[in-house]
Amino acid sequence: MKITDVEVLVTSPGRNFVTIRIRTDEGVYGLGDATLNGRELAVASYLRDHVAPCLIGRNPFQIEDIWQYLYRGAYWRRGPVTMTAIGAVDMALWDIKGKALNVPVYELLGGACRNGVMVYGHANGQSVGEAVEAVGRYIDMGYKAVRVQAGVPGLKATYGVGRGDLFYEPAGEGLPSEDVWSTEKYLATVPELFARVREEYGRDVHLLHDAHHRLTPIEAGRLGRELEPYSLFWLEDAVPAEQQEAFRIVRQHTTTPLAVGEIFNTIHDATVLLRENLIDYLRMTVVHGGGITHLRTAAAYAAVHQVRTGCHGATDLSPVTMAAALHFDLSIPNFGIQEYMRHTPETDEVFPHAYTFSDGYLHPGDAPGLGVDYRDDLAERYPYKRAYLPVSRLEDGTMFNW
Ligand code: EZ4
Ligand code: CO
Repeated sequence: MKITDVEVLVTSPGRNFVTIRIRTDEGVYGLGDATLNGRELAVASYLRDHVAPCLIGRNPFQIEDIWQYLYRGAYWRRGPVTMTAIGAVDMALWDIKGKALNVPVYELLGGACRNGVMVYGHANGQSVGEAVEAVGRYIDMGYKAVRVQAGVPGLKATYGVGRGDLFYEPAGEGLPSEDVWSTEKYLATVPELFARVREEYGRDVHLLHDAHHRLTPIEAGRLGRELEPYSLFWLEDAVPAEQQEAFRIVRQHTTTPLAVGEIFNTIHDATVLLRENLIDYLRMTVVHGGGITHLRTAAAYAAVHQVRTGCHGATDLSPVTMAAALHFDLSIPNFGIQEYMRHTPETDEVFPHAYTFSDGYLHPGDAPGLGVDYRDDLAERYPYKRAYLPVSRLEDGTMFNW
């Protein structure tokens, strides 16, 4: 089998997605997600202008060799653009192999280790009361785990707090909006939020919270300690993720489990965290972490240190990534949990998929390959729209962490 064509497809059914479609001389094709929120066209160009020409004529079954060719063969290694592009190619090759051999990808990865993939949903509210109510709606839908975020009194907008119930989308059309952030105001509200949620729903549901890389190590230590009575499943992205050593301080001050890694691109971003047992969950995911091939390396390294996975799964990761993550989650021994933010109906129509949700668990389905398709006829209706995540400034105007 030979690769004959590599297409880079851009569509915006509610938000922007970049998809790679690799075609072969035997008619089988594979799909990969190449979406990098707010930098979509950089990855599209990397693939179209620099990667696609090198793939034509190669054997798509040589997944590992092609991964090594794209990673080791580039002088400029790593980084989100490069690794997202490699991740997209890798996903498409696993999809091709599964379809050609007529098996779902999880079978190629060693087979299922569990019956389904436990997911967590996003309960948001502008106020604590609204957030508490939203948690109830997720429990009613069958979720076993819920991430809870509430608006901060005195701040106009709070990142991570959407307005819609199921389809929250953090990127906004046009140029980046500028929000105001106050760590003091934020820290004053979070413990009360979780006290109220536990009071209302008891201790059976897993609760998660995302600090979005906004805290200093000592602030994160304090928040983790104040949340200990509410037994969180995890506190996510407590401090900026490039500061691996900062987690030593957070760890000294709290037993609240810690998760980080949705913006990591390779295992090299996490080696200190894992070796020193500074985290409990590694959030790297297929699209931004170099594909299924590299994520297996990362998960194996994590398993050695008793760290479990918790793959990123927000709306800016397309259904192709969601499917790839589910095949991966089902097949590894140290799976922890999977994030699941639902896509809009428009997105689901452009990317028909075999994965299904039932009683708090997702299953990738048993269609050959990844089990996702791409409807060109529908995708063409939604041209690319410039969009960015917001940026943040402190109350005095100082630029802060995005
Ligand atoms: O901010 O996916 O855990 N989920 C998150 C997401 C991320 C966006 C960034 O592109 O933090 O909402
Ligand atoms: Co996050």
